[in-house]
Amino acid sequence: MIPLTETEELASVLSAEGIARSTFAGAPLSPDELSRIDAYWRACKYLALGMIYLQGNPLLREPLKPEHIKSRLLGHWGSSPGLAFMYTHLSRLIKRDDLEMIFLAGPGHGAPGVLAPIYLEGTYSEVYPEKSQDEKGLREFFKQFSFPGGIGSHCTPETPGSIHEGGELGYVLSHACGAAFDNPELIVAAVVGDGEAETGPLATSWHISKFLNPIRDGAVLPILHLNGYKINNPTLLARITHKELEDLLRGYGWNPYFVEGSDPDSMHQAMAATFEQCIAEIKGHQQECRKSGLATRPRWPMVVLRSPKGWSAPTLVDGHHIEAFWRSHQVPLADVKTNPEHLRLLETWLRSFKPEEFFDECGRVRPELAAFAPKGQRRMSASPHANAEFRKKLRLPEFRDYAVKLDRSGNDRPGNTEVENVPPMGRFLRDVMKWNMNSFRVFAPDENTSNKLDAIYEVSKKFWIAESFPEDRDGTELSSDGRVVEMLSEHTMEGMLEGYLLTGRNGFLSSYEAFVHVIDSMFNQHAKWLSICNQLSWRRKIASLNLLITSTVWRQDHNGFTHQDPGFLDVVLNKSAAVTRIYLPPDANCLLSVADHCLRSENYINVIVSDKQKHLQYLDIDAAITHCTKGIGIWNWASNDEGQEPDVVFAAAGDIPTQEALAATALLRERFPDLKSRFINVVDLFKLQPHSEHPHGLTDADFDSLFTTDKPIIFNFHGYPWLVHRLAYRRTNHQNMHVRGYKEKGNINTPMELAINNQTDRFSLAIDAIDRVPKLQRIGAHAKEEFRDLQIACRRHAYEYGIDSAEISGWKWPCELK
Ligand SMILES: Cc1ncc(C[n+]2csc(CCOP(=O)(O)OP(=O)(O)O)c2C)c(N)n1
Ligand SMILES: [Mg+2]
Repeated sequence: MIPLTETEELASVLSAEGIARSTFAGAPLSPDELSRIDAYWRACKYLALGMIYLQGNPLLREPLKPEHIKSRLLGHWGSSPGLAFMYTHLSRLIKRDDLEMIFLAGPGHGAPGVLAPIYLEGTYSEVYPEKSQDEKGLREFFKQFSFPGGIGSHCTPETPGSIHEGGELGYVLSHACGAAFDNPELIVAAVVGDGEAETGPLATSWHISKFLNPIRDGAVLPILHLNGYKINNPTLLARITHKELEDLLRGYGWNPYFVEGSDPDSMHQAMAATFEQCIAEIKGHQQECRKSGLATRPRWPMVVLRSPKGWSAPTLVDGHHIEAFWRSHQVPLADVKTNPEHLRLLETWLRSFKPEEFFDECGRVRPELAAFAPKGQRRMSASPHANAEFRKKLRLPEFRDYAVKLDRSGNDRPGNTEVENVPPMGRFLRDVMKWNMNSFRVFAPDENTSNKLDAIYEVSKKFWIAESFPEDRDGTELSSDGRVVEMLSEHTMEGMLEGYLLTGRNGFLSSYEAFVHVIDSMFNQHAKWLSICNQLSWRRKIASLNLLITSTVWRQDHNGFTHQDPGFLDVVLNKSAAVTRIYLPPDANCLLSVADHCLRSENYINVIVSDKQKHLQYLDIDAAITHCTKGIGIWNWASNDEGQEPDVVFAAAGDIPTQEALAATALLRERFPDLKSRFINVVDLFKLQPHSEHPHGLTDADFDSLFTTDKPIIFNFHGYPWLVHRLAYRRTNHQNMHVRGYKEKGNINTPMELAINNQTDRFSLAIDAIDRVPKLQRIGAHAKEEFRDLQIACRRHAYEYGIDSAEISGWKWPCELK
């Protein structure tokens, strides 16, 4: 091993080949240990290659024939040997030091390199007995990989020990950090692909170094897998100077240790020495802080493993570079079934690992090899953390105690009192935090205060371990033992929350509505993960991911167009009904009831939409609970059709749309006292979908009785209007359903002007009703004129004074109507 020197800035320094070069020198492995660790790694590589290619002859007892090869070759070799190399070395240390570790493969497409040691350490056969540790089981294990009816080609939920699929790249560090929170003994090894490191989410997540508390949290050990290539390109980090890379990582707060080369023996020694050093540093930092009781920010260690992509693949095939080149990313020899020469090459490659050394005649793992792996729950694939086995269920305070009190005797009748909707839930969350100080966290991209959840800081501040200024004491709410996590990266917040939940804890994330789109894709991936978990009996249930979407489209007066986008709900609707829930509580008490329900639920993603500003309150807490339990219902006090057929059905989903729809009802009933109108409020959006499509969906009989089979429905919706049609298109009365919602007509507006522009205002809704109710069509012309005049007056007022008139903004439900 040649330790690096300051002056080495030559091209050869960037080479992934040759004798190991490492920042930390050392050769801790005895010859015997070295040969055992290499055998284990070779066994892993054999298994990985077998998974990609073989459906028969798993022990190579006979010469390899085309029929032993899968007809469709899928999977990724490129990352696999490096992943197996790290897994093997970590296993050695776990055993040596009795460590609690889990392994997250950022490049989860290298799953063969992870599944291989999982099989060797026995967990795979324990979870899937038919994939036994014998010839038959091995054949099954090989065949099922990336095969119809089998398992996916990434570290999917079926992978024991995985909490990170690594299908969509970018989230490994934030997941790892979430897993390490409040798990003081846990070390999370997180492999970052060098291609993955180019993604936005990964790039920003190096900052997790400022969110780990050495006293109460575990550690993350990032390993940058600098194998030089992505799918078809070199990676940027592999082609900048050594110093530049080191400076970058140091700049993010890490202490990088390089291990570089391809020569197995020296690489084993370098890797073993480096991991030992990293663990010693991690434990040292933790012990120091735990002893002093002072949480300071250490420069955490990390590893840069520069090794060849496709390590140990044939160097050149048909004149093309394979090993240490992008061509090894997926299946390096793709035509082995039809090309006898390549089949021989594959056989030679497989035999080069010497499978007879690690499997006996029956295909059992030889005891000396099996003995290398950690035992029981110390195996990373059997870690209880990775299957939420230490699940900490929430203790919840009584949410009714946080209710907005409505005195029904005075002016507090429905729709007469204004309260900010979010703060009561903020106080509830504050006490949830108080009652669950080690297992509940609140995440936000710098928005808890803005989103009016700041009550939470009364019990726990924002964790801050970077530098501080004296003036930070003036309301910045920072503390080195805070449990609230804020960083202006929706990706990092979502990733941390996912990691926290997947390891058995509980949390809550709030985001501005328009920018929750930043994590559309992460939502998708988590929903997919949960969907698969639902089919795996051995996967423990986890707490639902609770997402509050606030600062909504309808109250972005000063932020304008960029902040108006309710389209996240459209994204949510694409995902499996088994794991998605959308709630639009109309007022503060409904929000409390929904929040309590969501915090108790398991294995869902609950999306709650609630604006944070002052809004009319409709339901006392008992009525709110009843309404939210049903998820949809007629508001009797706002309807006058009882005992008769309505002429029109008004429906609303969302706090502000509800208010405008109520105001429209009032306008019409005041002008047409004979009009029979019904008012429906929807909290649980999936009630609209047929029962056969979503477990929350109303039966057709219930839907028809609420919405009638032939009367006009004026539906005022929080989001883009077509979403309601998507949900309800099969309903009997869908043709009479007229939906208003956000139509991308925004700017710096007053609330009323914005509503008018999108036709969700009371006047537009009332006009819609006149146009659709036959008896109003004949007599409604004067009212329509009046409403149009009022719209013009509202617009004029907004342009002149910059606000809505008191008459509009102070509108209340006219009690005399009921
Ligand atoms: C966000 C995202 N973009 C694109 C892809 C497609 N993709 C799969 S593997 C890969 C290259 C990954 O390279 P790297 O992270 O270096 O992994 P490795 O070299 O270890 O295979 C890409 C671009 C993806 N999976 N996720
Ligand atoms: Mg790479």
